[in-house]
Amino acid sequence: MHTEDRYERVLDQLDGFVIEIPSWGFANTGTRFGKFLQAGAAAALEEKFADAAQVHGLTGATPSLALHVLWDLPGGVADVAKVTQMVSRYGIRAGSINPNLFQDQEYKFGSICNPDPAVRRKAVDHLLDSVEIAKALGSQDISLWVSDGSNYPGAQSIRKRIVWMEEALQATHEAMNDGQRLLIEYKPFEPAFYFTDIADWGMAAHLAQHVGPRAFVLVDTGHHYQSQNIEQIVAWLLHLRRLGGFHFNDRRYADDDLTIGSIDPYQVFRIFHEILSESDRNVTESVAYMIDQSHNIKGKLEAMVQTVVTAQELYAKALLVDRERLAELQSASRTVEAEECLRDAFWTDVRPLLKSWRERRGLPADPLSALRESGYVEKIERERGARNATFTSSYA
Ligand code: PSV
Ligand code: MN
Repeated sequence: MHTEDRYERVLDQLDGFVIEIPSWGFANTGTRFGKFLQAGAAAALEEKFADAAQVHGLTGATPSLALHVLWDLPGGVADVAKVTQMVSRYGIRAGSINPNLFQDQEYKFGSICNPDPAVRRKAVDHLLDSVEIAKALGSQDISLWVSDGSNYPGAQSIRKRIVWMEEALQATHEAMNDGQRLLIEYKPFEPAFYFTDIADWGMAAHLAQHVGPRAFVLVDTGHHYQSQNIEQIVAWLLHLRRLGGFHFNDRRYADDDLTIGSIDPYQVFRIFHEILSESDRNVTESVAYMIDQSHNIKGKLEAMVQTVVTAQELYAKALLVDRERLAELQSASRTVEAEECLRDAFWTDVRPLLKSWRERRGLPADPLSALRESGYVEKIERERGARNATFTSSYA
């Protein structure tokens, strides 16, 4: 295919790449050692929707906002009407619904894996409420991270907790309707440091297969040990038809929540390439691309726009891979040429391509400069500054 034709095809394919941003990405957050407050941080639900609309207006790629139940709908199902109002006011859809099983004092020894049946019941009720919230908002995905685990050998029964986990997820799956999906997120450690009840993709994939067809695995790129091959995990999940989506961020050491591609852009590119190598469109189109980053140092709006632009760049590079040629080279085991085929795409400067994509769609060619020129950040800093001088957060 001619380079021109390939570029045209990439321009069309970029339309299909949408990214969900998290409501908690706009709130004041920080490390457990300290929080650097930002004058413009969002606290109220409306502020989060307003900020999300700003990012979507500049990038044209973020039509939905992930919601965390306890932080955004503390009243549960009763708060759905407030969200619906924001959806119509700001033109941003309610995205994945994230249950919160990690903040309550009762969850010290676990939530759905707690040895106390009353605590497990409470946690399952929260999951069922989350399903109802998602139904009422027309949100497809319940995006579940379970923080359960234990800090010391012998302190908890790993085996009993597997069964309690299966039971809780089964009950959640049964309450969902056909259009809904349960995305099961894994994480090897933190907050628990001896074991986490869903520590890796294998455990998450088992749980998804165990509970039924509406359950999938969510890959948070920060939730792996150093040097783990994430694209291989992605390839396996695609093969198993259980890849639900991503929480994107980058990491240098652990779950660092750094900007996507800031440390290892080649890895994100390789993940996208693996997905784009899947020929079944039903599988690839159902993958949910979500961001899970809350910035403590970077300006929140700036960081979010930079994130979306970076994700688009890396996706466009992966779209450029000549996969037919790559397949031929792989079949002939022409190692260096195959590797170079991948690298050619990675090293292509796609920024002019993305500029045309934006111009054709009436978007600012450079969303980051457009944000700076818009004065939006200064405006919210003026409006929210006094309130934000003391810590008000909807984040742990
Ligand atoms: C846990 O580290 C996690 O990745 C989960 O997705 C939570 O919902 C999110 O972070 C909170 O920031
Ligand atoms: Mn996550």
